[in-house]
Amino acid sequence: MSDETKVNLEEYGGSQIQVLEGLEAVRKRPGMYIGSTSASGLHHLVYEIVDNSIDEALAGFCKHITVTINPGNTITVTDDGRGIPVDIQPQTGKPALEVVFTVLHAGGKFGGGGYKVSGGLHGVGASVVNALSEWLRVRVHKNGLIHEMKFARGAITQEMTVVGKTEKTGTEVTFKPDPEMFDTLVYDYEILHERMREEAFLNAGLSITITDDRDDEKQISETMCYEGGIREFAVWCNKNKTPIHEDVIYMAGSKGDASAEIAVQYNDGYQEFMLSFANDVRTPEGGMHETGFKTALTRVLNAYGQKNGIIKGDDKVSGEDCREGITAIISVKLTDAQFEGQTKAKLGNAYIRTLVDQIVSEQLATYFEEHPQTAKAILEKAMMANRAREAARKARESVRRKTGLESGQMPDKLQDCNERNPELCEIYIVEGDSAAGSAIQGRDSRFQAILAMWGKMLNVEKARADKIYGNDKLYPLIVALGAGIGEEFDIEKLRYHKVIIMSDADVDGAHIRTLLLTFFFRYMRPLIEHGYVYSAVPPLYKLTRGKKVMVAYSDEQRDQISAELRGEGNAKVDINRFKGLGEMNPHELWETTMDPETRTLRRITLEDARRADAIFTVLMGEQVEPRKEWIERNAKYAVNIDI
Ligand code: TSJ
Repeated sequence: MSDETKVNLEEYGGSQIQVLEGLEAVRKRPGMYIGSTSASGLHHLVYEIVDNSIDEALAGFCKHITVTINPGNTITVTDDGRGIPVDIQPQTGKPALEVVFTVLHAGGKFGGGGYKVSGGLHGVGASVVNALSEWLRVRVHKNGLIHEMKFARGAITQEMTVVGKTEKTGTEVTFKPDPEMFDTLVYDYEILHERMREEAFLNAGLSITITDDRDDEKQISETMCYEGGIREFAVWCNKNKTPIHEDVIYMAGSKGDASAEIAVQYNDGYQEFMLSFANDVRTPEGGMHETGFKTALTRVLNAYGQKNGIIKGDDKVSGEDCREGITAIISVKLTDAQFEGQTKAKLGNAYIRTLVDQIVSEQLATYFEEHPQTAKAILEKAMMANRAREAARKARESVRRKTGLESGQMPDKLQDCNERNPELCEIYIVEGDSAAGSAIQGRDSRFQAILAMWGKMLNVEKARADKIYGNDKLYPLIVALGAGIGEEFDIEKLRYHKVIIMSDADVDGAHIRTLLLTFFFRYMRPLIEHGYVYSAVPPLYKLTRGKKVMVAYSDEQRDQISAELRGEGNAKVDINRFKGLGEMNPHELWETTMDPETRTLRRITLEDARRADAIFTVLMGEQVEPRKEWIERNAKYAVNIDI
């Protein structure tokens, strides 16, 4: 047993009382341990368990992991590893298995030697999942026997018991998230599927099966195993695009306990698509690994171009030029990952920048020497980007002069507010005439501005910056926000610190939200990174009993309020579904959706925006098959599309 584990055990003590106090802390403040108690936290429980199996795979003992959503939204995770140790610990007199599930932080670091790398956003492990489960059952196949143990809300309900014989080894955990702890209990197959696919890509050769067993008529199941690891990840990301070179450029190296691998393939589009990970956890805000990659990429491309006479004289291509149309996967593993930033989504370890920079500098230069055709294609693309950027800048200046952007003149579609301090100002982006009309009348014009948008927006998938500026749907939005777009975007000039998308709670509303988020993600990303973008949350139902009127924001709330209104006398309650924002009168809209005292706003995360961007690519891209596939796959959820 490692020293670290000993320290943990002494700290938390052996007594069951202290154990329960530890897990009680988790139940008191679940958000501290799993981020939130919404859908995101619910799914996080699965990742926490799976991380243990992935650690076993990284240690070289596990080949196959299964994740199953069972009827009733319980989850089963299995692996074919060595099985969690079941022997009695001398210090505690308890089976190691019990300690894993009852002592905070004992999870992956437990056992002989421990693992070098521990994944997981918070690295909290099995005991947290146990504390937040109405019940949990674990079965360990080890030493020819099946050992079983059961818990309820973290407390033992069945001590470790041998329940049978076995020939294999491995661990199986089934749990039911506690309704007392979570706002929602329904698992989303697509979210788990996406995450498991990512884990399979990031751990080459590991096989993961995900199954949805909830529908007794139709079982959904997929097994993912990628011998090529992140090389195949890059190809997969480009599947709806046209690559400009066939082979994926793959680079890898390590120093001490830290390692890094990078896969790159350019396509003929204009977007930059970088996905970075630290210990298999996404880092949407980037960090040192991304910085190291970007600097080295720009340096190698310029050096190669100048050396081979492709870039003339003192000319240079910029970092952004070098990343137009790039798909890059960066995965680093390290023992002391420091996550920084507002959402802990940025890697802070500076030595990783040096490591990645070194790997890319050496290996990319070598690759280019050996593959001059690929090097030429990439460089020519970067130089094209450079010229286009120059042309775009000129186009922008001419648009500015023509439309008085410089003079600060605001678009007709904007009803501005009186306040001028951006920190206090809000802008509602509203789709449709009637909804915008209600919003204009209902708002508090001291600090709330309304921008009306309608009609189909430009297909930003294929458009460059110069076209975006000329677009009559997006142009008023750009002018109203006041901060420009792309590399010229200047957050200091932003006129509102709350940018609120207010759209209907239906498919069309989701569509316009997808378009706007994609636009923000691609051209005003700092807006999202600063947490300035929100989604308004309009009510779904109106309930009336006599003169008393109430609204509900979800089906559960509708049923609850309806029961309250009906009361003992079983009075008649009218329930109407709001078909759209336009149906509400100005006062209703203010009370339910716009009044800061009573409204709900959902902050849009970078992950939300990235997801919108991915959906958008499929919906708007050139290729018809993936689009058809996506619509078919999501048809049954269409009403709930929410991003
Ligand atoms: F912890 C847990 F419940 F979340 C969990 C752990 C859940 C699942 C599905 C799997 C696992 C798990 C743990 N799979 N494999 C392991 N391996 C160990 O815990 C283990 C086995 C042997 C040794 C050893 O030194 O012999 C050490 C460890 C840590």
